Amino acid sequence: MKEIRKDWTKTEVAQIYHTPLLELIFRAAEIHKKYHIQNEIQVCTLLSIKTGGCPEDCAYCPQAARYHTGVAAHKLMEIEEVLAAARKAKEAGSTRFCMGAAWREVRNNTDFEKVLEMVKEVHAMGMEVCCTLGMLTEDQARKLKEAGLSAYNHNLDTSEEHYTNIITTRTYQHRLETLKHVRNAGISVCSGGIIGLGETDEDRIAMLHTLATLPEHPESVPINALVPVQGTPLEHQPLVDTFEMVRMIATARILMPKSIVRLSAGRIRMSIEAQALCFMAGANSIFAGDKLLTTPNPNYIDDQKMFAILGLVPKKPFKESTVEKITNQKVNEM
Ligand code: SAM
Ligand code: DTB
Ligand code: SF4
Repeated sequence: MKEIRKDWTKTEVAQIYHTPLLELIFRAAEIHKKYHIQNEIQVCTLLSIKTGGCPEDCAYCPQAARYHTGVAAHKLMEIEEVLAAARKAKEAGSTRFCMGAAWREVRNNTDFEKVLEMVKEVHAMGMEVCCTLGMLTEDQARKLKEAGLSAYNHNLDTSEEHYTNIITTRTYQHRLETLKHVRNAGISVCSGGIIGLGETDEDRIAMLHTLATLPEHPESVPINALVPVQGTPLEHQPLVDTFEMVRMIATARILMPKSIVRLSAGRIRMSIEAQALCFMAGANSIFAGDKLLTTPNPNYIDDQKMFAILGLVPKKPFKESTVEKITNQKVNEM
């Protein structure tokens, strides 16, 4: 059966999602092994280059100005400060540096010029560079590409149906538009979502269906567990169960075999055993460093320990994709 498909039906996605858990993990692990180098994990570092004060109303977000979360707003960081953080991340073994800004959208101003400079300089250090800056026009996407941007993160977050319960200041269509601009500029697409937002299984299935039926699968798919933050409307949401993360990761892996699936927010509350199950189910990327954007993440020492116990190795930057490598190998062997 053809495995790289962009014509999944919602019923097929639901069938995969509802497979008994161990069978689901087994199927996902088989696909993972076929398309990726086992034990290899992409290690990314996040930096919030512009924090808080965001005009949007995303119900999960500690950086929305309208909620009182205790996150201190900070204007765009200076270029040198950002480069120092990137150098530190590289020394700690990260190969992708992701810069996040609490903006609704990018504006054509001096701040954007500074971000372009940051992208150029981090790229020159030999790291893959990723940004998440909110909505982009096609022209802005092209400028980021010219500066050396490898990937742009822009999450769908949840299903189109549940979206209006979570965010009212923009639409699902806005999100899809930006993804199109990123794709058209030749930048890798990083798009996924969050679970634990009060969504149903149908919402999770619908979100995965949307991602897996885009004109091209996103090159990376972050799966976040909600980090409930005091002061946000979702502060009292029950914590996401590990097995639900595993189910999301395994379904994403089966639907989008070549994509990198990132075990993103939520690792801080997971044991090594729980994370091992996520890697088994097809996750092959993490955010490293003791802070995500504003909330805590496992520290360097704990992650080093986990890599040693599980025999994981960090993926090199700019390496040709595993899929191409495997295909080339097979062609050469013929
Ligand atoms: N402002 C830009 C935007 O919304 O696209 C970029 C930064 S925004 C903080 C990036 C992503 O972080 C969101 O799309 C969401 O998926 C994730 N995120 C934010 N707060 C979170 C939370 N409390 N728990 C889990 N993920 C969160
Ligand atoms: C993604 O999917 N998760 C990251 C990154 N992309 C930008 C963000 C997680 C943010 C968690 C809340 C915080 O630390 O503020
Ligand atoms: Fe702003 Fe992004 Fe947070 Fe929404 S998720 S409030 S757009 S920073």
